[in-house]
Amino acid sequence: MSWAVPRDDSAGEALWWGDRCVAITLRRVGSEGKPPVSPVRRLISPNRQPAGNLDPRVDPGAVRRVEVTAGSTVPEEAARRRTFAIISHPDAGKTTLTEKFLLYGGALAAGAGAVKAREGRRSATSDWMELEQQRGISITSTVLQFPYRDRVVNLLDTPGHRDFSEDTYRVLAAADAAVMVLDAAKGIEPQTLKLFEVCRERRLPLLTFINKWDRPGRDPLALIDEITDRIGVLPTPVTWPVGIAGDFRGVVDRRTGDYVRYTRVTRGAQRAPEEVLDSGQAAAAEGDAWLRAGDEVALLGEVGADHDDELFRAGETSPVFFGSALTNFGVALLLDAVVDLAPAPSARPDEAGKERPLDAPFSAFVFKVQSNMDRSHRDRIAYVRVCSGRFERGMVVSHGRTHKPFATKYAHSVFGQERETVDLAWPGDVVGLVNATDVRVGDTLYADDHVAFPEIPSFAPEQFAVARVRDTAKSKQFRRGVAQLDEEGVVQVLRDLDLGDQAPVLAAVGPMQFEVAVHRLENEFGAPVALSPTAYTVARVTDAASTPPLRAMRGVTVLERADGTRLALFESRFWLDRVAAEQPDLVLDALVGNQLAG
Ligand SMILES: Nc1nc2c(ncn2[C@@H]2O[C@H](COP(=O)(O)OP(=O)(O)OP(=O)(O)O)[C@@H](O)[C@H]2O)c(=O)[nH]1
Ligand SMILES: [Mg+2]
Repeated sequence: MSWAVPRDDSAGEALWWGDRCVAITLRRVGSEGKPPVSPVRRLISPNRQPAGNLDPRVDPGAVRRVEVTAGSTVPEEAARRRTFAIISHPDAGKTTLTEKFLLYGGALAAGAGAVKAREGRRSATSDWMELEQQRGISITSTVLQFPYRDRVVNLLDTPGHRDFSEDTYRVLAAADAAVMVLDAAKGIEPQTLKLFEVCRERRLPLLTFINKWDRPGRDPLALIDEITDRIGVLPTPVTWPVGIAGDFRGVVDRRTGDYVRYTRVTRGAQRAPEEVLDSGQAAAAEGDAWLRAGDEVALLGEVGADHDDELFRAGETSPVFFGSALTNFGVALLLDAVVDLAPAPSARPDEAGKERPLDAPFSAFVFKVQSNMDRSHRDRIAYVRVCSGRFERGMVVSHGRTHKPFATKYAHSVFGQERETVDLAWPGDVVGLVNATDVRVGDTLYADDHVAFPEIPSFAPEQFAVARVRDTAKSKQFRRGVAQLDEEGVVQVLRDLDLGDQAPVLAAVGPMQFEVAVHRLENEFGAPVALSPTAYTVARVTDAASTPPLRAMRGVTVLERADGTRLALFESRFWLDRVAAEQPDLVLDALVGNQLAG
């Protein structure tokens, strides 16, 4: 049983007051072929209602359902949204922080979904994939939506590993801000630097969370200096730690001068009890640690490291928070700050750089495709980020690439692996469209006025391996699986111009992508495969005219992607440079988007 929102307003099934939707009529849809049961009018309640119990791990009080306030307009609903990604070098604590945001947001029951401890681990909500749970790392990004205060949070947890950076890159296209997590003992790590570059390029405002303060780590002022020196963004600490890394007592909130003292709870399963003390009480309670924090805070004031909204939004400064996601210290202050400081969705530029206003007709773009999230359904979900207008489930929209109409009958809000039918969505929201067969990453969907948002570039692969099915009886499953992984962008799939589908070449930025592909082909598609590495290391985009001379050369091959793009593969950069110098007429264009991985 599911609910369908009638898409024809004129039939009186959605009730409008001016441009405000005040009620919608829901039709119960029976199983396939059966006539619809009688319609029910549901007034859109201004009061949030707790969600039904979706999961045995969720306590009945957990609130995930995002209610639409009666009388909402597009700009009003957009202003309530905060859509941000959590990014960092591997292992800094993104997934742990994500879980704690859910805990503090009331979307996860206390103790549920605790992030993997390497042994005896329970599964994290955002690391739902089997391989993620086995390895204890994030492999694919996860979308989680939940209401918080009077806002709606769309949170995107990303994988830190370099080999999965293309996935992170795509997700950043859907975010309006990012939270960068640093490990207090490690500071800025190589992948952190690359991610900062992408945020800068996308002009994403950035908040910084210095995590793991419960463990021995670096001096806080040294960490602040490092951010300034290495990434050129001015850190503006909003909270400051009391107690050195490894002896974490609490934080000073620089905005109020208050001291927030924490008490540890076992494994961080519950919210950390907080006590707010004024400076006199803090001095009495913490002695030298308080005095030291006071000196450091005074120094920050002198150098003018204060939050400035305009500079933050321009990406020139980054508010900094200290904490420990594991013990929940500092998490609530950070979540409040994200909701208060991060910008709401704004008009998004199209391909030509022209901004599509928020209240223009519906438009969205696809930033991620994922199949088999729910093994029993074996479906494929396209994640779209709404850019303008109001999305109503059931509406028929246009698919920019194919120009075909696209019916949005099965639309879900997403919460990790779980989903729930969503009837309405607004700019900033992420909607999962089920079985959107033709829809690919980068595609635009729109209603009425045509729009195309910029494509999301694919990375230049650097490793290439030939895949063969081990059991020829499974060839069909193999072909289906390979095509699916290609659409998801788990690996790029290249085909030999003569051999076709028999022995596709899998192309990746790094070897872990191959491991994921092999694991998923065997476990999800029932097609065990053998991979043989090739000697190619560099790819360039070429065309049909350049193909014959290139194929005739030693150390070069030309393969084709599913979208018809031809890639010339070379065994070495030296060889590529030589060919390019000797035969300047050959088309050998660099692939974009690999600065994050390079
Ligand atoms: N001591 C301590 N450990 C933490 C803290 N936050 C996370 N960890 C641990 O650090 C490890 C990595 O945490 P994750 O949350 O999986 O890190 P991640 O950034 O999501 O990692 P990837 O997604 O694989 O890049 C886990 O063992 C966590 O328990 C913290 O505040 N203190
Ligand atoms: Mg993770």
